[in-house]
Amino acid sequence: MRKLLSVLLAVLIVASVTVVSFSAAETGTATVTLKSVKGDTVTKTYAVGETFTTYTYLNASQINSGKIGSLDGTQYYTNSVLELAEEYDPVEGDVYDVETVFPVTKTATVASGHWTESEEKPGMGAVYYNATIASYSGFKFDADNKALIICKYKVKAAGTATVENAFTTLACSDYDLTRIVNKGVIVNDNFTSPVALSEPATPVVTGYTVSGTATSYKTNDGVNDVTLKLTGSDNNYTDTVIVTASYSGVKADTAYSFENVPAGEYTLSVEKGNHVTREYTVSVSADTVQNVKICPIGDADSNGRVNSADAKRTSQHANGQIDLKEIDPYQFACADTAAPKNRINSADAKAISQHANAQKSLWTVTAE
Ligand SMILES: [Ca+2]
Ligand SMILES: [Ca+2]
Repeated sequence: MRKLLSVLLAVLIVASVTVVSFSAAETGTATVTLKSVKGDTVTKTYAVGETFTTYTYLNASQINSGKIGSLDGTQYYTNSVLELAEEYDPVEGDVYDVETVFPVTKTATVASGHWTESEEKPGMGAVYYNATIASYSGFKFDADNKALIICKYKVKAAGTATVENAFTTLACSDYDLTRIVNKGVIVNDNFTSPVALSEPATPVVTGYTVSGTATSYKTNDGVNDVTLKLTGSDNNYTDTVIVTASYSGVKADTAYSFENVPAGEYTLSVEKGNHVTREYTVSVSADTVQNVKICPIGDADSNGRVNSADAKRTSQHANGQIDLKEIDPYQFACADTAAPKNRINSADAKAISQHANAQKSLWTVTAE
């Protein structure tokens, strides 16, 4: 009798193991669409059991230099298909790593976020996020680190799912607190919010790299910053990169780089103290190398030095012997050192000559 009982128990144990094994073998796929604040979408398919990460990026760099004063929003997800993969406390609702949700680049007071079931959208889960800062200094999203919200999901069943972002408010930190998004309505359209789904988490490419060497020259001590500004002609993109010139003799070849530049046409302006600002037209449809060169004020032959040869060349233009504008409009601009502007006469040649003879410097910037 005891032997029969133990056989029965063994059968029961085997049966229960079989049930667990059957459950684990569930298969299928989920088609997941992530929607940005502005309605852009990206769709990917995942197997049941897989995890993936959603990135919602914020590029507010065109508004108040990227400084944000407050934001408040929700990420909804189809909870019959998806569940949050990270551990969280549904009662306390605290996000464990708030820096992951708000990777702000400036010290900021970040308010609580919490994960819960959505009351606003039955059948959807929700991740709430909000942050405010009492002072007007705000916190800043820069071009390299502008992910607003990062969430990891797990596919728990086959089907179709959406993950969508809804901002309630997004406000600049200037004194007017001009709102970009107000009560769910995008008031100022001048920012972007690209979206991406990935697994495993990989850097998200929302554009291309524009990079190269910026050549400039030594003028006065402490004048080392080269400012490069890239501005879209057919989009709202704008970004500024400042690099510090490192000299080899009087010349500095300094690497620069813009990341995540959308395809399009751009103006790249290059500035440095005591140099003549120069603009380049850059067309971006892939990673692009654009080397640039700027010269000091008075350098009429683009060799980085201002001496008697530049005065002579400028004088030759003034006398009608050569046409600098035809040779190189930038050399014309470098030679055009004295009033009136956009015209070269003996006054320009004289100013360069005085600089070359150390009588009166054309380079008035002494430090930045
Ligand atoms: Ca020269
Ligand atoms: Ca002039």
